[in-house]
Amino acid sequence: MPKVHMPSLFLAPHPPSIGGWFGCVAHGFSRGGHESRPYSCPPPLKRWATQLTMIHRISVGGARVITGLFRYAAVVGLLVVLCPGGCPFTTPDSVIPSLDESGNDTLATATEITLDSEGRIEFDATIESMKDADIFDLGVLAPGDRLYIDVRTISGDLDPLAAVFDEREYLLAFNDDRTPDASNLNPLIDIIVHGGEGHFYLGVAPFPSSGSLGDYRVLVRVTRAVGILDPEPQIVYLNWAGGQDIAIENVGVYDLDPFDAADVGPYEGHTEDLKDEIQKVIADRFEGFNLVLLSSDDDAEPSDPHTTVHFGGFDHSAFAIAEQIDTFNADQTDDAIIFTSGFYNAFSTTPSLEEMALAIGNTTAHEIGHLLGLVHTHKYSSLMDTSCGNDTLLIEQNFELAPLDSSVFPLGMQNAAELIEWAIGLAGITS
Ligand SMILES: [Ca+2]
Ligand SMILES: [Ca+2]
Ligand SMILES: [Ca+2]
Ligand SMILES: [Ca+2]
Ligand SMILES: [Zn+2]
Repeated sequence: MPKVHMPSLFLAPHPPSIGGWFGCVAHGFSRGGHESRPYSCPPPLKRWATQLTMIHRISVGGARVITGLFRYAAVVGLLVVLCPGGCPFTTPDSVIPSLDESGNDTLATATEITLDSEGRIEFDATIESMKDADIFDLGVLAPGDRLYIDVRTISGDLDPLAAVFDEREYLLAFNDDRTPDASNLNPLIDIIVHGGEGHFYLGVAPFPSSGSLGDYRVLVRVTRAVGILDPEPQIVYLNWAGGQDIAIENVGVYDLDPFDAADVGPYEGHTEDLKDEIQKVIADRFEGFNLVLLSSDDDAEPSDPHTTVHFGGFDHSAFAIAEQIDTFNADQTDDAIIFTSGFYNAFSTTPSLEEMALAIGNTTAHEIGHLLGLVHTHKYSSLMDTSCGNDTLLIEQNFELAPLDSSVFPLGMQNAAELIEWAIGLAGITS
């Protein structure tokens, strides 16, 4: 999706023009963000709450998808030794025209594709309407196989997105645009297959609401048995201290004051209590996973690779922004910001300190979820939900199995806990 206008919904006069993160309208952030539509969601929410929302950016930097493979560099490097001619990176001699089939909009009706002896295929297909989704059966893949999928528009104004599903219809990987600055709207996926052996599927759809149509060309390369690396723990550093010229890639540069509870509501003098409660919520959401939570109040910024979540500031279009959707956590150094002043007067009631801690803690866990590879889902008890209003933040939410939000893909589910486990592992489990 190219640069996105600021949503006119922000003109809604009351309450303050604050983005509601989980809200029913996740609007495109600039720099290749994402846009979605209003949804109804249980329980019924005040109309304004469902309209004032917006989110963190969620587009993937394609460059990240590529460079993010550094974690796999060792195993992929082996291939170069084994294949001095670069065998995994050649393309088939010919392109199959119009492999697309009408009705291939579900996994059950997927178009079968047959890889050549070197695990490759290149074919053309068409997005013929905004309701078209094309699902291709990639055949049987096994954990440790490398799957490379390059989708390029070849006619029309199509802004395609690509997703990979396993046979449970669970999402493995998703990409909209390969570059975060929207200079290239074509998706690119390069992953190591996780999960069980079985059929895997490629889905291609137009970016929701883009109204874009056209032909596209797909190159698929499968390199068998590259191998899975063990998940690595992720360090997350919570920066409450603010700072000058804090640069968050793909997002912006910020000067932030130290976090003060008075900036988010009537909690003056309770800054330490609120921070403690927020940290408890975040820790609780990641309980059992190999995530190391550090705080600027207690810890120096670590020298090991880490994600920093900054707290502070205000953005009229978002509660929070994560730098990217980082499939399988290929990048251990991506950052996020929680615009804490945006929580002031953002709810239909005045939250208690504990409720405010839930709202900020849920939001933080959601953003860390993006930085571990998660996309938006549509289930209000799910942490990655984007379909409900601001007040949803005031309840407990967790990483769970949930349908993909239609701003992501028209079908499929996300098993958030499983994806996090694949990315960072379970706490206390070593191999
Ligand atoms: Ca089609
Ligand atoms: Ca189709
Ligand atoms: Ca795209
Ligand atoms: Ca990451
Ligand atoms: Zn989000």
